[in-house]
Amino acid sequence: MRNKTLTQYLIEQQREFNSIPPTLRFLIEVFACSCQSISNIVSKGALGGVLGIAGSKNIQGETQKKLDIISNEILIKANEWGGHLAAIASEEMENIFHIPNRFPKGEYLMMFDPLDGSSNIDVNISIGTIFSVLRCPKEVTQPSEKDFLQAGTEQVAAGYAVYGPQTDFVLTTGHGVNCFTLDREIGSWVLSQENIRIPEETQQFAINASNSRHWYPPVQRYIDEILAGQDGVRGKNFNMRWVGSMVADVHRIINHGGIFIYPADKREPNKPGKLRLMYEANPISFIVEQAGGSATNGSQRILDLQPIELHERVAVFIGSKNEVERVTRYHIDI
Ligand code: AHM
Ligand code: MG
Repeated sequence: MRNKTLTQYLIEQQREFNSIPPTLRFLIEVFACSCQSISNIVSKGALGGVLGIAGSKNIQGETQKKLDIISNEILIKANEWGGHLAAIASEEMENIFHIPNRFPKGEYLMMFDPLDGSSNIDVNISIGTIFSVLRCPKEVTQPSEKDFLQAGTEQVAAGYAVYGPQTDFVLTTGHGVNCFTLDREIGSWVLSQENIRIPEETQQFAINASNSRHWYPPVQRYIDEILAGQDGVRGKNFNMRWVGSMVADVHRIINHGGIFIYPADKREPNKPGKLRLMYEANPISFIVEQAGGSATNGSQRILDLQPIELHERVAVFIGSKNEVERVTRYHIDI
């Protein structure tokens, strides 16, 4: 017998635990469907004429790739009409997107990073899409940026698609983490991993080591101890992986354990790291915690942070509990 599809899974969750209201189920299905469209385009690569830069920059000043923009448009078009959203925010758009008046408005706010790991697009390395869902405050009819500035603990759903050798869709609605694999023959997401748990102990780490000369002492100490291997204070050898796409690195970690780090560093003291709180750190932290892992910015739980602005950045230490707790302690001890 075939494993259950995403639709079956969502309906069963609703029946059994009353945990996914119909509007949220619809939202998740529509979003997952738009990831299928992105997956199709990504897989065409040069043949689809979608590689290369678009010639524009986003709000962060980063050069946009054609696929950043195409993916953003796919997600907007697929998610604006259903009547379940009040507004959308995207890593690739400076301002929030208001649902056009010709469509009904709904109770949720959606945020996404349309194409995570942009630097890997043209070289056929895994990339992904990340999303996060919040409730629109009840009294609000025309949401503004401040309505999005809710702590990560308020997320009602989060997930990502990873476009790799397989296309996977990883989802949490606050009741564990499940993975669905795209079955292209039947055009459906099929449950491939249930109740994913991140091992607490790990011997794998992920960090862009080319920045090591810029690191602050707690990160330097933590990585030095890891690199010392079994002869050092850790008494064991570690292995390193760095894909350069957070979704791919996190996907490995939720399966095999590990710690993913993108710290703040001395290059730009006013910028706390590279990754974005609303589009990357919050949804990934929600997933990682739901899978039994931890996520901090070095001193605080990421999900507890009160966002100050839509596009703000944050340092991230995410993954296997014992390692995240250790490196967080190093920040506090100093
Ligand atoms: P993006 O959303 O513009 O692709 O940027 C985020 C990506 C992450 O996926 C990845 O972990 C990181 O940037 C890689 O950064 P670096 O190029 O410094 O290694
Ligand atoms: Mg990203």
